[in-house]
Amino acid sequence: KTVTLIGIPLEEGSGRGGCAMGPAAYRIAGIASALHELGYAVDDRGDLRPAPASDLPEMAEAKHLPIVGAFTRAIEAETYAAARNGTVPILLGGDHSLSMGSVSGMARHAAEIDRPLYVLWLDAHSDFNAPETSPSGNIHGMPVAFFCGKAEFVPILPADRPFVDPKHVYQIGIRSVDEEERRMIRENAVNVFDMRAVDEEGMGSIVKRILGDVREAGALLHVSLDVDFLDPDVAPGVGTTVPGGATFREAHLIMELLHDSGLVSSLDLVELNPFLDDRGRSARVMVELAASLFGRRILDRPTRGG
Ligand code: DIR
Ligand code: MN
Ligand code: MN
Ligand code: MN
Repeated sequence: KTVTLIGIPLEEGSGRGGCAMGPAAYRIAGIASALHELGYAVDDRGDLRPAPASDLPEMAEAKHLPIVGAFTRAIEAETYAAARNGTVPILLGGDHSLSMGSVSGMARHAAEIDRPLYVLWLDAHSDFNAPETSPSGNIHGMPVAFFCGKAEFVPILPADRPFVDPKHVYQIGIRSVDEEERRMIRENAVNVFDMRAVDEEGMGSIVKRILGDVREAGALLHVSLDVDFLDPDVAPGVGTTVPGGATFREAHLIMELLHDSGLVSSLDLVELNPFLDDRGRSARVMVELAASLFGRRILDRPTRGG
């Protein structure tokens, strides 16, 4: 079993500085050795640093499009190649606009092997804005709409790229959605489990239900973990903290259930801002969660639950 680490020093999608230091922080926090100790061969591809794309315009509705678009293209290609080679790509972000590339790359791979791609989006935000609806113009608020084909501004990827069906996107932890974005997620039937759903139903039952759907569909599952999914008390190192987030125990349970399922094909770790972190605490929490997703556990269990 091999995992491919792909560093994405991208912060231009987030409207502030700091996320570009994310890959370095994950490496210092020991992401590679944690995975190695779990028995994985770790192929660290270093950091992608594409030059800005000269064919993409600067625009106020989608800030820093030439650089974000160049990253999208490079990430799409690198993620696709890693999956195609039979490895599990792990994107070390970098702001959440990187998922335009990672999910699109996985969508290309899934289409080629004739399997659907499902996405589990762990975030305080739905990230379903389009340039026309975004109040900020920050592209990190748009990746889900982008890979679902609902935010095609200037062509970034080839027109025949496969999209993800919004009905195959499951979001957990949502507690900040913009007005127009609310309409978009409803119209497109994205599966949203907001914090109220988590409180009422419990994290375990929600995640088991989602994994049941993924298994039944015979799908690949891409997991995208935004630091702000977690409560700010657990992980302060992110530019867009929203109170009332997931506890460490809830997040940890998700990771263990994901591991048990054997369904995860790819992972994004995004929005870590080391400049805002508290002595590396958030970076370490994210590495801890990734290790749990890849099989670190406290005690052996009787074998797979569902
Ligand atoms: C807000 C904030 N919905 C926007 N989005 C995100 O600017 O589109 N913050 N993703 O992390
Ligand atoms: Mn996000
Ligand atoms: Mn977020
Ligand atoms: Mn379906």
